[in-house]
Amino acid sequence: MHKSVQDTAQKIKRLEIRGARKIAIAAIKAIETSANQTKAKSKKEFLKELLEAKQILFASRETEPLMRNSLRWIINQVEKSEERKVSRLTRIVSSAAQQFLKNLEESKEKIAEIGARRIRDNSVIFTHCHSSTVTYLLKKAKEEGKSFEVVCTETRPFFQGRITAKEMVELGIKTTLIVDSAARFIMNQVDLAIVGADAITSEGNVINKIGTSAMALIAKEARTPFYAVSELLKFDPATMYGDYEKIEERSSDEIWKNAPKKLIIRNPAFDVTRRDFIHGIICEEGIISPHSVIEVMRRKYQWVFE
Ligand code: RI2
Repeated sequence: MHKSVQDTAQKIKRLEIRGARKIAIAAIKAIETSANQTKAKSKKEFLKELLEAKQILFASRETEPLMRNSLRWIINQVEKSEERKVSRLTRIVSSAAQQFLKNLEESKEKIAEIGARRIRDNSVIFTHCHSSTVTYLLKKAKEEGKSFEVVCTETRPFFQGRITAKEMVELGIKTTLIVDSAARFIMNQVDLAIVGADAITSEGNVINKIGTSAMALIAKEARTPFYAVSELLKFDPATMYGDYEKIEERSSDEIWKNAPKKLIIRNPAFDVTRRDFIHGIICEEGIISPHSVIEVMRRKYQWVFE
């Protein structure tokens, strides 16, 4: 298998590349690079290589439907093409990859534009973990001249909340960092909670960094509106046919390296926030009710179901 695919899969596994968008973008680029350097002699061989690359990348992290949808769509452009010449098929992969990346960029812009309108002047925004989609939205609101504060959690065990905090401070936004367990304490003092998403299920539930569902519960009790910010392509079509979205469980070393031998440590990376706790999903089609996800997906991305 081509080095770009192996390297990227390793980096994703080790969290050197993280965040659903960045993971999808890296996987798209890796598959494009490997296609460009193929030694395949026939369409059959070329497709075999692409499918192997896809499997390696899929296995790098389990809860990544945006990556899966991206690679499926790109490979499908090759599968359905009448073209047989490998050099031409390579070009199909490149142009599909570029088109997909462009769409992702456009979605990000639209989400930020729509979401920034929800940020009121002089408000306090709560967020958990680091979502590049959320931080871009906040950047946009700041650029529009809105004045607001941000509260972010540390996000154990990997402290991705510090990345958010650093970015916010660099943008000149007044920012407060709390430990994850201070969420209940602080929730009454914020106006709005916004989190990212790793996956959306057919029922409109949102899967995001571990702790998100507890924060949504707390937000509901505190009557703080709770929004998820996500490209629609984080939707996992397999959930519609009965599959559960797999929740990645990571190494216990990330929590405690030299823990007592008999101690059981569990390290789930994500949890499921039920749709009833989510005011809306801020996506490229607008702010939608989690209940209408399937309907919007069918209208905008029918190919996901095929
Ligand atoms: P963007 C992250 O997971 C967080 O859960 C974050 O909310 C989500 O990806 C989406 O991030 P991890 O990869 O796609 O850090 O919005 O485990 O950047």
